[in-house]
Amino acid sequence: MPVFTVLNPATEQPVADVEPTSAEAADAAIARAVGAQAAWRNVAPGERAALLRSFAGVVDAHIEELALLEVAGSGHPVGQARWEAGNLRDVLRYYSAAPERLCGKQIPVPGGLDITFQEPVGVVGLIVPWNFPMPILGWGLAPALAAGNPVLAKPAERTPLTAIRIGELALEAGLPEGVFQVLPGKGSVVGQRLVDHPYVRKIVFTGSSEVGREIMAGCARQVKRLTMELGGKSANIVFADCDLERAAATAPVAAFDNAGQDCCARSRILVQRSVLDRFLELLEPAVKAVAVGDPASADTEMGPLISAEHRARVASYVPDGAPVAFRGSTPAGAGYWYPPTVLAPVSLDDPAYTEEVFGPVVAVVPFDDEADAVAMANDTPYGLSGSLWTRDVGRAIRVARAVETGNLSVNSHASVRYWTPFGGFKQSGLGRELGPDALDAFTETKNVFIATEL
Ligand code: TAP
Repeated sequence: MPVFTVLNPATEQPVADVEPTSAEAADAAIARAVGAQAAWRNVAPGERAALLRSFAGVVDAHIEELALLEVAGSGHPVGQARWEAGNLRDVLRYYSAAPERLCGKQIPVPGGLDITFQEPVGVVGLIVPWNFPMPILGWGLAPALAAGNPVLAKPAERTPLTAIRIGELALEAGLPEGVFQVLPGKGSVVGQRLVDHPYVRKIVFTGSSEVGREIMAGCARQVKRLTMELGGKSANIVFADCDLERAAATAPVAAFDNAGQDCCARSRILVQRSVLDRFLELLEPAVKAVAVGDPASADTEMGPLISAEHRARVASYVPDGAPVAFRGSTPAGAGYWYPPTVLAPVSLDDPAYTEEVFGPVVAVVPFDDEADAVAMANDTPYGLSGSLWTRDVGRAIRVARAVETGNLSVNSHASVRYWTPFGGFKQSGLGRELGPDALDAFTETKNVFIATEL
């Protein structure tokens, strides 16, 4: 199979050649994972916890190396890339406490007693997108391992470098061979094999809703367990009574974080009509101040897009004559740059308002009242994330309950916290990751009745 050349999105220069995994090699890896399964599930909980802590410790010792790999291979600003490597470490640490909490129940029943066990689900296939290679790997990997499952991770074809290194670090930390393997390569080959192979018992997929639908159909054939984290088109709802300065100051990071290649991007800003002009006045300098440039520089806030094809796709949402209210700047020369761009006024059927752009483009539209804001926020097939800004506590709770989305922040642009469940409503996904209950998705409940009467 021809090697895949990873390009630096900021320079368009080659970074590394990666050998893609063939379908046969994927089958061999699945066989190794099956072989490792019994020993891994039988590792005593305290020892499995110690191995996960050791893994977190080795990641911690390599934060800078992992961050620089992500800068080169994905174009992420170095400060962000350090946070991403740190997030993997923190999530491993968080779930290192979980093996010892996998307790079943004892249920009184007539004629005996019933006890339940949380059994590992089996080999887990983890399919990761290119936008956050390290965190998204960690959100599936850590709870799956903690629950006693071997994991096969398929990173996105374009961004395999950190995952490959993390696989090596796992062995350095003492994880047994076969318990965590990384299979770089194409979705249509390796990803598909994980979906189709009967010995892979669970798929954790993060990516587009389009591919998610195909994976769901593939898993249905074997009633294979599946968690899916898909696309988003989240709303940032700004009520007139809020701290408008703060809402405007944080709107750029909420929309342009990771150059907008973020499933949680608040790429629709809904602003109460009475404060729309003032909000745009405040937003303009904040957008123009976003530092777009060399990802290796500590001052950079936004890097390039992932590829030339993706930049062309993003640009198609801003054709000639599009209502660009204002935009930031980009460096000249090589690199897949696209400026932070604010569209206003935008019609409600403009694809930039209705579709996931997955780039630094945000549409600002007015609303009149609370009912209007909720209806507009919900007028999308997606339901992943979002924010709302108000000083009225009652309204904050009412609107938070009414917006059909899995994760919502009030007076904040924050999206994912590993202590809390994360996932989508509607076509944004199926199931939840993270939080204290994440191991439920990686275990099966076994119910055993013990007769006590002769
Ligand atoms: P996809 O094109 O869907 O790819 C995601 C992963 O699936 C990649 O590893 C891809 O491999 C693989 N894949 C492709 N076809 C496959 C198949 N037939 N069988 C199995 N695997 C297959 O998404 P993307 O462009 O990488 O990521 C962007 C999308 O992900 C956006 O919609 C974004 O919103 C979503 N996303 C969601 C979240 C959460 S948490 N909800 C987080 C991040 C991103 P290749 O690399 O070879 O294509």
